[in-house]
Amino acid sequence: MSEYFKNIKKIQYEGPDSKNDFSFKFYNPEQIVLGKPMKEHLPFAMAWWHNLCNAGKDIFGTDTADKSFGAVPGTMEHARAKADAGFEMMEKLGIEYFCFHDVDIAPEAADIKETNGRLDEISDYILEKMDTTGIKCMWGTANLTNNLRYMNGAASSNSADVFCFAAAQVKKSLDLTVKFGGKGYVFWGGREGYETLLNTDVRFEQDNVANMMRMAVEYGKKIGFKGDFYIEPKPKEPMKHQYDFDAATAIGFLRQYGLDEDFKLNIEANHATLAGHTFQHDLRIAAINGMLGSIDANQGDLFLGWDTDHFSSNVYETTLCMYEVLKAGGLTGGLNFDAKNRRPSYTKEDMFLGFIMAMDAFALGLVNAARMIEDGRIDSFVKARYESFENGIGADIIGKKATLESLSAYAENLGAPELPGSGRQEMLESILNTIMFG
Ligand code: XLS
Ligand code: CA
Ligand code: CA
Repeated sequence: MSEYFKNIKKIQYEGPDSKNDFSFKFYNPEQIVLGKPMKEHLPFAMAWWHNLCNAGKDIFGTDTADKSFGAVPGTMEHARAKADAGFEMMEKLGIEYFCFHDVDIAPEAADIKETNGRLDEISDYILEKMDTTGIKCMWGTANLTNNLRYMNGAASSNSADVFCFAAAQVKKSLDLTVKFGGKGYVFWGGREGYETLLNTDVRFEQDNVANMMRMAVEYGKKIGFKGDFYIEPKPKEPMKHQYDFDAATAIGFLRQYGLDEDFKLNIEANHATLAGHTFQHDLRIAAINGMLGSIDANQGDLFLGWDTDHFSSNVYETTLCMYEVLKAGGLTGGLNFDAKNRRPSYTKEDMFLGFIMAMDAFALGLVNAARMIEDGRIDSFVKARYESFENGIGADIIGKKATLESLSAYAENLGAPELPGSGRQEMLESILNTIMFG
């Protein structure tokens, strides 16, 4: 088996003063934060598709990176070479998990039976590598997007035959996830949405998407899947409108179809911002509904209206992300780097540098978030802000003892309420900056 990244040694923590680009400045896996090692707070995963498959193609130009790993693309030899390269990278970076789509790990054949045979073969190979390295699977999913048959969606397609092919891929991807002992299975939207309402029966399509999910839950039970199912919300791209628009929409959908006990959410930073929210917003909405399961850890570009999947560098964002994660009591999945190098960063070194930057950014975020919690000023401000509901008429409202008549009588007696108190946003932002940079 070849070593693909010969010039790169295992990446070590060297601290913020190190000038070695191939070292962690902040990610120190054994450092204790709020009583447990950093690496337990930050279960990082490598995304097979971006890291081992994406080579920089965009709509205006061809690949810039070489992801052949010494084999001919599209062959099983290439599939094995990708696995070798991926495990070498994960070991050198100290990343303990991976996430995958069916088509990432083996090339699709014209016939689904043949594709499944290839998947059996490569998954045996991957399983061996998992056994020798101790690297685990975070979650699996099916690619129900690229193949021509999915032009109108997969579970939301107008074609029953296409629905069957999607079902076959979901079944096989779940089989593989169970084979790898994965912690979760993701439905990530793909092309489940529409281009125009002039040709679309939205109710019909949403019923069918729920149908597919229900079948997946039933099949998962049969084959001993013990993990969580996740929906990964995304508002648009490739479709003009995607059904799982944002966390709130996905939660409403799951409740409407009685799937909320079996599903949580996989929140992606870049998708939240595409939906016009902050990353923190969608994390909070998932968390307060008990559905914060896993995270696709990346960032978008606020000047671009599409899904750019940058490696995270924005420490303000990672801090607020980890603040939500800590307050939610952690994740059932983890932090999957659904991220790719920028097209001009095409070398093997760049592949490592992207992860190093993002792992450091999340380590900083974790430490800052722990400080925010230990400092307590922000949490106590929020608590005090609602204290008028602790006694008297406020407590009656919370205790459901009040009626519109009783509240109306109270208001009439009061004359005018006191102003509700300053939101102190600038003070709080200043506290946050002091915690982060002080
Ligand atoms: C695409 C998604 C995709 C999924 C894969 O927008 O982010 O990368 O996460 O499951
Ligand atoms: Ca994603
Ligand atoms: Ca994305």
